[in-house]
Amino acid sequence: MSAAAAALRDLGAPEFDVAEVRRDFPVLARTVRGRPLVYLDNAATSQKPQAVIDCESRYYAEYNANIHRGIHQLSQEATDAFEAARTRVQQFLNAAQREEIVFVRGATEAINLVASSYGRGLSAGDEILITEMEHHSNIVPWQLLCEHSGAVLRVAPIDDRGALIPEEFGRLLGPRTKIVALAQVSNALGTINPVRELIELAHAHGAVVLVDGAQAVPHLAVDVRSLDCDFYAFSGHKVYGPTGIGVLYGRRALLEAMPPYQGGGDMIRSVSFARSTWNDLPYKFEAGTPNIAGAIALAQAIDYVAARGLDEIAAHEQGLLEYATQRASEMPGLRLIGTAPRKAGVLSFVLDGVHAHDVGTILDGEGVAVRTGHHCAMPVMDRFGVPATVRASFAMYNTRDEIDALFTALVKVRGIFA
Ligand code: 7TS
Repeated sequence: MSAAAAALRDLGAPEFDVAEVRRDFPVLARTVRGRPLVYLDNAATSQKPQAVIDCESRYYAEYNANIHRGIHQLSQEATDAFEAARTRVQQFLNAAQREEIVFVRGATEAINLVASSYGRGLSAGDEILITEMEHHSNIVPWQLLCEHSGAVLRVAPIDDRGALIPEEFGRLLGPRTKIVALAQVSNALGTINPVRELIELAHAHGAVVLVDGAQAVPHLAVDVRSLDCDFYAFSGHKVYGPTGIGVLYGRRALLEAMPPYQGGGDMIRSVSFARSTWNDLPYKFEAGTPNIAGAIALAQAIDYVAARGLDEIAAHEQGLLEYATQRASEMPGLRLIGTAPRKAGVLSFVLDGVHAHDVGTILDGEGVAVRTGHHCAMPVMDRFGVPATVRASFAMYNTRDEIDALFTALVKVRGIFA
């Protein structure tokens, strides 16, 4: 919590008004299987406030047009809104320049872009360091790069709590480490990594660092300049924005030096059969018609989050996590997977003698939406010796009552499998 948020709390300022927040999210009013929806699958995707839904639909109703190419009024309006969205993202991440913000499909595409384009500079024997807690989208693109470049993938291990072991991470850095790619927040465990310190360490070895911020931006204030990362990736849909839009932040000098990722319209300056040349940043990396409505609505989602205050959101979610962790510790036969000292609002667990999928199915019958499975982090499941976990993940609109509903439903699961 920031000093300002703590001071507000000490002054007895009103608590984060979760009831008011909930009214902004129309889907939260619906029922599932005759029960009020308890949506605890926010790490997969968050729900959308009415302002974001309206923003996307306004684009199609009032000024739908392709961007950067029309002389007509609608195209100019769409271009202005799309480019204003880029500036909004730049402010949100505190990037130095708007040219450093590339719109992509999501975190997955952002990481693939860096692996494909920056990765072209790697040669056999170079090393890429990731961690044991990565999502598949921060593993597989590097494996593909290793396959065709001859680079070697190294993996920094985690401890039994699901925290990275900094000494091991440091030991794996060397003169051949060219890229370090790691999550700021783990989707399967909730662990918050000390990325600023790890980036400093990696830079001391001359590596560039990509931070996968997919699970961080909805829960923590992010400042790419203060982190001093080289690349930062996130998805709009996890931060109350639309699917199919995401962001790659890249340091300008690196982006300038990198070859294009995809070829097509908009990314060129000139094309002839003999030779084509590339557009300026960021357009060099934005081939084809982008998700225009998505980018504009993502900026609206960022406005929504900013108005609620990331520090206030984080404090509210930490309260939920503490409460849920307490409830979990009182439940016999429940084993938490992920107990690192610094965590975001993710509660991953297994129940003795019950498969995670059965737990998820019974919870669904009670209106409680969680994710079960490997969460696209199979190596994390291997590390903890489980095939799958049940994962409840929290957002700004969740309440203690909903956590109570989760545990009431878990008691029912226990009863069925007793
Ligand atoms: N990185 C992390 C840490 C993630 O949690 C995810 C998605 C991604 C990258 C990929 O994001 P995408 O938007 O490009 O798909 N994580 C999850 C999850 O935990 N459940 O569903 C998707």
